Amino acid sequence: MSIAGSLRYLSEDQAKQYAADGFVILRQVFDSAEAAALDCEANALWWRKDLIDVKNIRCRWQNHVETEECTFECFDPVIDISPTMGGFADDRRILDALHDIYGEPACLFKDKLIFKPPGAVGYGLHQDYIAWKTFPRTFVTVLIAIDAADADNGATEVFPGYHKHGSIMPEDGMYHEIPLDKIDLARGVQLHLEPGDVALFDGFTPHRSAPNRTDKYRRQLYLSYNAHSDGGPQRDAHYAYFHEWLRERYAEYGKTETYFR
Ligand SMILES: O=C(O)CCC(=O)C(=O)O
Repeated sequence: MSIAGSLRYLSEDQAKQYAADGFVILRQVFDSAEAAALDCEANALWWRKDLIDVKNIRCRWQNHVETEECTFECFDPVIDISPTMGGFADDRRILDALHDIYGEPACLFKDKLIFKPPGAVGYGLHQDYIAWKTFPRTFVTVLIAIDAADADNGATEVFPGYHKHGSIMPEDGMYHEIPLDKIDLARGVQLHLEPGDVALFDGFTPHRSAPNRTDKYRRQLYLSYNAHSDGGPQRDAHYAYFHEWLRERYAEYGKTETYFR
């Protein structure tokens, strides 16, 4: 990845920070009307009870941190059921910020809406890059805050600088959590965000999140991209491969009656 000579959206400092740290926060990219539209759409999606089913591989689940009850927490993908969310994935400000990082156009690779409802346990330490044969090494995630995120509701925490060194865990095509002793945990930066704020982080940036210990959701739209020269548009191919991979993982636990809707 290279920083473009003339920047379209990022300031010089933001571009430098991204290159050095593997993440950057952009405040108030979206105004209050746009943030309200996201909030309204996320509310409507929460009520898509026709889709929320343990057999539907669009849905992800987490245990409640105290009761251990299995709780719906994410739609992956989301733009195919929400043109509104799709509009944010195509937004010029987002695409220009990505162009500044890549020095070339970005292609949407993956999209998910994490609701993080009250009690959801959060995510262990990991890098998003997973060594599937076509997974792009230029993977960058754009996180759009729908709700404010802080330490209480399990803000995402990133670990700066590690993105320069590639995969920490074996590149064997499996998802791996990173043992905590492989990272200097004191370097962690929690992404404390307000609605309309955006954070970008690299596919090799280790990150994690704590449980949501409040009584409200902490919703974030995660849009992930690749540089055009790194495989071109490949979202459909990604989801075809991902669904096959997920079905295999579920089958290992005896869960064979899955579907995608
Ligand atoms: O939203 C969160 O709490 C963290 C999500 C995350 O780490 C991921 O989707 O890779």
